[in-house]
Amino acid sequence: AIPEFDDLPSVEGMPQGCAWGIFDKDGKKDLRGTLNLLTPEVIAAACKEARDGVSISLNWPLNAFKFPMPGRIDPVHKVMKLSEAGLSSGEGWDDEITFNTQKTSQWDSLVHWQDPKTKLAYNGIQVTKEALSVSSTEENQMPTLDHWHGAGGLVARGVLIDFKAWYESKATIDGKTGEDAICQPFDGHRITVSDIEAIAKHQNVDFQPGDVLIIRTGMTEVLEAPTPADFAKMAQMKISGVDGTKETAKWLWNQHFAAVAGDSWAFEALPPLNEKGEPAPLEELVLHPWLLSMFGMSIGELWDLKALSAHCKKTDRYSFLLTSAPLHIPGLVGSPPNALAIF
Ligand code: UVW
Repeated sequence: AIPEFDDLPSVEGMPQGCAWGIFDKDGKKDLRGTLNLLTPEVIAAACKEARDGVSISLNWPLNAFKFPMPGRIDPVHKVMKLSEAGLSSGEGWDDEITFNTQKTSQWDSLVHWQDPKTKLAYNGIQVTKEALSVSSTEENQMPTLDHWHGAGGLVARGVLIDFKAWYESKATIDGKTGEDAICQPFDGHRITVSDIEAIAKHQNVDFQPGDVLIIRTGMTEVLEAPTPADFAKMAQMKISGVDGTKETAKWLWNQHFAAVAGDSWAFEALPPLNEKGEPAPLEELVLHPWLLSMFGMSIGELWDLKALSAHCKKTDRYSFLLTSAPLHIPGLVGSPPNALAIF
């Protein structure tokens, strides 16, 4: 059994709750983190969720983010006739894609964000550009997404926590109307553990070890067609998401989630708050270092959860089989998840 947060063996120089070494095997440093919780038994149980024959894609189009994000280029999709590519004089097409993996639905691998104090990634690994620039997964010693393929990708039970739907139904009951009754994902809602537990109860769903927790704020829905008022809110960088505290991190570990994901920009609420509860710069994100570097728990962001939410509401069922296979590129830091929810 995996130790609880407070019982994790201490790691020299790191705070209590650092899970480095927990999944190491045969003297080898683990590179897949909490995906190790996806044992054949857990996967077989997850597969039982697929009983209605309905599959829903959770992938936002690669070009859905329609405005600039500093440092992250827009995707370029170039199509060409086979003859133009010099391949053949026959009829047919090829295409080429250039994109930043953080600008659409994505997984953050365990190297995406390091522990700010030691500058080390998951399992105490020192990440370098050279070490990420490998030509095969076999030689890749970095905990990146290509290692998922050796274990058959991600197959797990997914649980949707529909914060937006819950917030709006509560607002209606409280007699709120108009803007006040809408969950605006750029209003900086900080989703607490008690909120998550209350929503799970409201949706009549439980959590099981190896689950992937998926949280909806409604963000991709707003990003698809932002109004001037949305842009004004966005400029303030008050992004709804999970409340980034050590207590939240502890709870996420103790649920034994295999991974977490959501439709929000950063999964955790922005701006991060410092220990005094004051807004802090981005470098002080709380859940990114706890989840990615301390626990080895991948984070999914900007997933498209609108159709999933509608289906869960219609069927009153919030758990499903989740499959995901990132791109298979040695040293891959982030990737579209190619995620499907299957009922
Ligand atoms: C942020 O941009 C805050 O997070 P990420 O780099 O994971 O997208």
